Amino acid sequence: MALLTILEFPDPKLRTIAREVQKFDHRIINIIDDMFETMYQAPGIGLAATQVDIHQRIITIDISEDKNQPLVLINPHFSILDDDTEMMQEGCLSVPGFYEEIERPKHIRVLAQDKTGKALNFTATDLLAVCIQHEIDHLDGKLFVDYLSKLKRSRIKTKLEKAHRQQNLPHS
Ligand code: GNR
Ligand code: NI
Repeated sequence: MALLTILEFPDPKLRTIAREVQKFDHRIINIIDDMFETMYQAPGIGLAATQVDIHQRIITIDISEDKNQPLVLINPHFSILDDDTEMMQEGCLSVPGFYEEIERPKHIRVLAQDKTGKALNFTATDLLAVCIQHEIDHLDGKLFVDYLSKLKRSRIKTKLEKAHRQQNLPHS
């Protein structure tokens, strides 16, 4: 097991489109284990492989209070079930310190594979639906800041770039 480094906006690597998983082998299990360790440590309720610079279509999620309901989705897809939407304050481990209201479909159907390659098919609502959409966006190189105004996005970009510069400065 290993903790992975989480890429931060505006790192261009976050714009990579992840490839489908074809072989469900020990290497995929290893990536999943490292992603859960990284997600729980962060802490976050979801993590997409893209965020840890692994460009394969793998997401880990755990929205439970007690952090004991891990969910892995490989090659995930969703369809929107109705016109209902929900506003939710979203954050992202790749955009640390910024939280904004985003509107998304409230009811979705999810098709994916589990870590053995077995098909999954279920409906999701509310926080789980939001989280799955947020993570699938990452696999497509998209971030929640892309839904904000250009002005808000550019302010966030400037602030994070400044924070990254200060992190890279030598300490006295
Ligand atoms: O930890 C996270 N919380 C969260 C809250 C509202 C909507 C989406 C999320 S996902 C985020 C972790 C993350 O960045 N996943 O990509
Ligand atoms: Ni995120």
